[in-house]
Amino acid sequence: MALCMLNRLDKLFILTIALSLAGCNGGYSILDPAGPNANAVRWLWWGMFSVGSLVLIGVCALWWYAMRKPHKDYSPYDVKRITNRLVLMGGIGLPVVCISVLLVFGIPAGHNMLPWPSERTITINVHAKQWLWEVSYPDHHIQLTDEIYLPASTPVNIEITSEDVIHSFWVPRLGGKMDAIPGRTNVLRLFGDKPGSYAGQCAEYCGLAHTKMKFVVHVLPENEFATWLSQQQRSTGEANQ
Ligand SMILES: [Cu+2]
Repeated sequence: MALCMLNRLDKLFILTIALSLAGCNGGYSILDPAGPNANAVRWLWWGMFSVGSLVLIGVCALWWYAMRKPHKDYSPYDVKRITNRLVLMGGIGLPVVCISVLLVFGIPAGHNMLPWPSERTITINVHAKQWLWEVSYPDHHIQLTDEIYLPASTPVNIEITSEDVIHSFWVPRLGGKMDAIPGRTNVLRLFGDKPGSYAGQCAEYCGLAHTKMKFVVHVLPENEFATWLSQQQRSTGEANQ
């Protein structure tokens, strides 16, 4: 009944808000982080969204003001003065402010995702190829495909390589993206503090089956991860006998 009383514009507005909020959750949402690195990305996103919205509102307000302003004949001197002011403020001042704010928040967020020395760090090798992810634990002789197991609350260095073309390793709820480049090893720091399973996806178009190049990251409580490691090592040992 209440919905019937709304006009078309109101319904469209409610639908837009509902769809926007629906996009905030789910397996690939950077707005639903499960670790500190992804959390930094989330705040960076909100910061960029807020500044972008302010700029959009400012530009629309200027446009609205210009449309409604009564017509006035300006002297050539005034035209030049106003044009110069717009170029200086809108073309130089505004981009410098926006880029500076972005760097102030973006550099620390990116820095958190770089590997740093830590006694508790675990290293996992991830090798991308059309169209799957080969995962290996170099210290434990474990190999997997399209799934990764991590201990919770422990920094993990993912060493990323590629067999063929450029791919991109991305687990939106755990951290940022990192390219997988043939002939090169890139390292991404992942840190999950909530146990669970998180969706990952190749984020660089890499051929016909690119969209199917998915994987899952399982973050286990530390004791369960230790149990999983020993089980895997045992079954690898049995298979080699
Ligand atoms: Cu790919």
